Amino acid sequence: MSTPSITEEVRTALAENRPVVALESTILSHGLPPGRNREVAERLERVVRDAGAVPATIAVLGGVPKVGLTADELDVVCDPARDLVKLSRRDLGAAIALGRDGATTVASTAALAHAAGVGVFATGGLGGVHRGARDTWDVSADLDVLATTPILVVCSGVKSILDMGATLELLETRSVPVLGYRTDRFPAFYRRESAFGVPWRVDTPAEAAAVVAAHRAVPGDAGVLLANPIPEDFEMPSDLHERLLEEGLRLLVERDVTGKEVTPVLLEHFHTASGGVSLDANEELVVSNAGLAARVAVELSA
Ligand code: PSU
Ligand code: MN
Repeated sequence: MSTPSITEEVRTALAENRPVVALESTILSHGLPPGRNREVAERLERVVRDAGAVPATIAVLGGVPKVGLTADELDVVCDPARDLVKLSRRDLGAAIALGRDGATTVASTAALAHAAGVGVFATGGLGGVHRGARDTWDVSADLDVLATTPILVVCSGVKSILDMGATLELLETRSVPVLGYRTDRFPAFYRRESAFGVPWRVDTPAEAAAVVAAHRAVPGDAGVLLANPIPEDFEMPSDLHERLLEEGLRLLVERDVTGKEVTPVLLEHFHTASGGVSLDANEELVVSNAGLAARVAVELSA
């Protein structure tokens, strides 16, 4: 694809082989409420800088794919009145040709980051195989892109709203290595552990970077998933989590929600029904992932 528009700061960092961390915009426009999203955007960029890397938040604005956003552009992404389209990788061409504003998911952010030469990316939760996918065929394009894009994605596992077992099976089929960060269990977004184990464990950013470097040197174009559990203090109590999950899944059926609306509707339900507990959890986990991604990026460019 043609090279996206890259800010001067990010371009210089890449040219000098300094660490850069890509950040997505769907979590801001569709995953967090207005106001709070702007604070989180700011905090994510700050935590990346504090760890010695350059943040590159990615979105499509006025039909231009952008790697690295100015403060004004972050305002646009976080403004509900701008009504950004949720863009998966397949939507990029249409959004560019039609001059639209759009927020990028893990799939489209990873694709644009890689096209720009950015090798490390932090998000909250990776998209995956939805419950009931046997009937609906709802499998996030995030998995497909990760299978074909050599980038490191740091996340807190996948949301428990997904079929985690099926998601892990698909990652195995598509040859995407999954590393647990200081854990032997696959994390479940709001919860630190799921019923599933991880095939590999790393305990330091240097170890993670060494695996990524070695993985890049073996055949194949798959990315790497580094699964970082939510910080202990912000893990959601399991009874609250169970209740919200049941309610959320019921809500989808009642309102007949399908396709790309599923994830935003469920997140919104969690946020309103938990009295802010899930919002704090979501913010802290993504901030933690951005910090870890930056530390791994620093090791990778050392
Ligand atoms: N992680 C979060 N909040 C989010 C998402 C991830 O903490 O809103 C978004 C990501 O952009 C991810 C998307 O790519 O959810 C998955 O959507 P879908 O299941 O429709 O592919
Ligand atoms: Mn989907």
